[in-house]
Amino acid sequence: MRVTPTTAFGLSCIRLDSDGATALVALHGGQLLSWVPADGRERLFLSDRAVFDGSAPIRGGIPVVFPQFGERGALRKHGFARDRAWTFDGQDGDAAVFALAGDGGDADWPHPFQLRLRVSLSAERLTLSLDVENTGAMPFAFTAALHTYLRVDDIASVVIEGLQGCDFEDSAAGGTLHRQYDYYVAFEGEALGAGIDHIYSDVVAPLALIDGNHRLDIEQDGFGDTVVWNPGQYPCARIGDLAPDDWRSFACVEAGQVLQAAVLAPGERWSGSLMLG
Ligand code: TA6
Repeated sequence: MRVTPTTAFGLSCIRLDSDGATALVALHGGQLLSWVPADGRERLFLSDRAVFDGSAPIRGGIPVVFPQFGERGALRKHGFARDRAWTFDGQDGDAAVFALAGDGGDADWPHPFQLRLRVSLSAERLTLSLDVENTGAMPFAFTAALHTYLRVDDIASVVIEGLQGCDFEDSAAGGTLHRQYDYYVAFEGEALGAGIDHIYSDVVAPLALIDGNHRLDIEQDGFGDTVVWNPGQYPCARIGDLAPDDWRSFACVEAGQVLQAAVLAPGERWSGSLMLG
């Protein structure tokens, strides 16, 4: 894999090239902004209205959510990792390694930690692995996710397979609990207007996003949950960094550790990975 420092959207980025595939990672947030496999088709959604000046999280790509998913705690929504300046730590085997460290100096989250995001690329596959290490002297708990915005041709013809039998919390309906009985999670009917925001627990089967004739396989390991989010037409119109019709063009399928926080004793590590391809 070739690794090249570059600038995109006014941000310092690392471009990855391997077997005809490319990916772009911004040091701001350690955030994937683009992934184009060897067939030349962009797989990640990045909003044309995304803000790159640091005043708001970047809408699209793969934001790293840490140490708090959503509003499940006292921190700002989805935590601080996506707003911080990460470093590029070079290559380790076939992975480019991005890092973010905290020294415990945050008043609202006073825990020393080390995050590492390993990104590897081949012709058809993108693999991300998020490692969290407790570098302090006290235990801490965290939730996390790789908040993957997958580009789709038309959300109305997208289905996700692999979640049948899983229980989920419906975040848009006050966290009510349900079970996924249908084989596919489909974006249809009411979901097209009001959106879908489900947190599936105990996800073990491989998933796939089927978008018309295209299929993307999704596998996660270490992460216990999968979040499926699309804002739908009406909520999308109220999101300033999305165009009114953007809800048609992406589905978030996020590998997450959300419903049960992970707890790390001093010196302990946690790791979760996501493979797309
Ligand atoms: O992961 C789904 C979610 O938590 C949704 O509830 C939705 O709000 C989305 O994340 C986007 O959050 P953001 O803070 O990036 O606008």
